Amino acid sequence: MMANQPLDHELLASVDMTDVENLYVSINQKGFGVLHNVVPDSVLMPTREYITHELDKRGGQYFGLGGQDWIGHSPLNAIFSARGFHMVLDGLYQRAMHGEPPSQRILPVLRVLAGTHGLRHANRFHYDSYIVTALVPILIPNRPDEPRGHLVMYPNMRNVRGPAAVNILEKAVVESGAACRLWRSPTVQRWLGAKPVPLEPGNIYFFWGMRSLHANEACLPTSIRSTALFHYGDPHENSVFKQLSQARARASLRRLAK
Ligand SMILES: O=C(O)CCC(=O)C(=O)O
Ligand SMILES: [Fe+2]
Repeated sequence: MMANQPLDHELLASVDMTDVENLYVSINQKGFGVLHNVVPDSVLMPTREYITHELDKRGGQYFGLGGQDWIGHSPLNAIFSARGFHMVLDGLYQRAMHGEPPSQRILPVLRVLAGTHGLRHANRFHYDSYIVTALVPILIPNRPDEPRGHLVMYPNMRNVRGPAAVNILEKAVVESGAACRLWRSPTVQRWLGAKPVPLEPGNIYFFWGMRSLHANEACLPTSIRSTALFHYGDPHENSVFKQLSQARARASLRRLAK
């Protein structure tokens, strides 16, 4: 992929099926694949301005935006609505699952880790509820003497083509408090081959969010770490177990916000 494209020209206009194939191989082999230098400053700069403005209003503490409403007003819409971006997400899903996703919707999320509340969101190992996760780093701490808040993953830990109930139960066990203490232990990380993924703004990182247990490392409460996540393809969309799982995730977020 080439250097930053100007915005009058659609983002990811030049990705093709060869890029999708390369990403697919890389995700399977090392846990993640990268498109380099595809998010221009014309997207990053106004998003950063928006973030610092919002943080001022919120006392400098963590916030997250999810759902379909915020993205339309955001400069990140240039990624969300790019045909090339859809093509990559859908191409990866279809290769992995040998079929179409139940819905072609992309779920966009903006995460802004800052302040002491931001720290609570570090090292929360989880599986995503969607097959393909695209991560767009917006602001990554980069002073030489500070932790950068790497993404850490246990690549491709499980398979997800079995029954929904088994998958969702497994997710609940693996994300329990006791299990989470294990996942964040450096010894366990070494044994099981957990991988730190340093993030560079400008790139887009793809991985199997539903198969790879992952979290972000802590950064300083005085720094800002922001990522946009785009989730695609939930094969269990219509399962009743899914609703229970989502209720559990919401309750856990409410506890963190207290
Ligand atoms: O911000 C990150 O590095 C990862 C966030 C994540 O995994 C998620 O929101 O599902
Ligand atoms: Fe995630």
